[in-house]
Amino acid sequence: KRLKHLIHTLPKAELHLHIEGSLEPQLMWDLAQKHNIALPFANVEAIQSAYQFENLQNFLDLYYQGADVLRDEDDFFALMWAYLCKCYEQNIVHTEIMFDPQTHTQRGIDYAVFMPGFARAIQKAKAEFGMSVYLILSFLRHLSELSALEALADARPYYSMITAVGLDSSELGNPPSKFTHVFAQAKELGFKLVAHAGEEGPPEYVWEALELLRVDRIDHGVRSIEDSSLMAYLKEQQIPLTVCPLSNLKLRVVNEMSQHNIIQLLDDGLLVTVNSDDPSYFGGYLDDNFHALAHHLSLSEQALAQLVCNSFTASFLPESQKQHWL
Ligand code: ES4
Ligand code: ZN
Repeated sequence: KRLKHLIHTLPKAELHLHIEGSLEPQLMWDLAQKHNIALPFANVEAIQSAYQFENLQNFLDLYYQGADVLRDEDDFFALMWAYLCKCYEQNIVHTEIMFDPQTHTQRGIDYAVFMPGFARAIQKAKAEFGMSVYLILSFLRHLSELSALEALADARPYYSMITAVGLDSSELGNPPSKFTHVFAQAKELGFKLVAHAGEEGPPEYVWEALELLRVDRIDHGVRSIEDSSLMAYLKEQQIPLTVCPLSNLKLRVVNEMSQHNIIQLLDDGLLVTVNSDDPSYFGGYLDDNFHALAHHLSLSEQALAQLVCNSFTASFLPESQKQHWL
């Protein structure tokens, strides 16, 4: 009870959230109606019940299909605004949001459509909620590096809105080494760097993200535990891991929440944070992820406080702003 109250009231940061993964079935349904798009579902409940996955690819297929209902600037505004309202309800005071430009440009929806929609929602949340919001441009790793280079070049008019670049989508068979040039270019441009690694992929992919891409944070990284020298490095360097418990359960990275290694990683001295990843698809927002840990992993008040502090420490906020929340 007291833990649940703390989870809700503590000011928190969220660092691993795909905006396309926050598309709720109801909004998907409404946008399909608006644009006369035929969905392969009979109703909103049928969309919800389709969200049962065997692995990452299985989820991604549905996630990219779902994103197809996002067509005009208002749609992207509605998507972003809905998530920022969820943040406000959960006392998330700072969020760093990933978006997948290639998911949209590949189907003929330009940066000039989605970026102004995002910008409008972010301005409104800043004004009404006093929240800080950063954007992370994430490359789809199942596509070529050339495509990622194009995505980075096409974002040029919007660089001032973007804090970092990231790497997501199908991990196995698409190692970080495939993207060394585009990450070097992004670093040169002054962006912070993150990459999904060690979700389904092996610890070697985490090493590649660190050594070849020079990332500031690892998204997921839970498979790092299989490599003791990697664990020592992550601890010594205090490289943040943005862990997503409900995501790992839904995508069968772990079989049971009680077997999740997040508390072990924390106790080993790693800078781990809790995040929701794709809340609409994985059964819950940030609060729900903390509740799952409290319920299945005997989360102590001290561990909770550490995880929440870590969310600010691991953020890209300037040092002065971090101190304000710590
Ligand atoms: C993702 Cl959970 C996850 N892993 C990799 N790529 C993604 N894109 C959206 N969610
Ligand atoms: Zn993710």
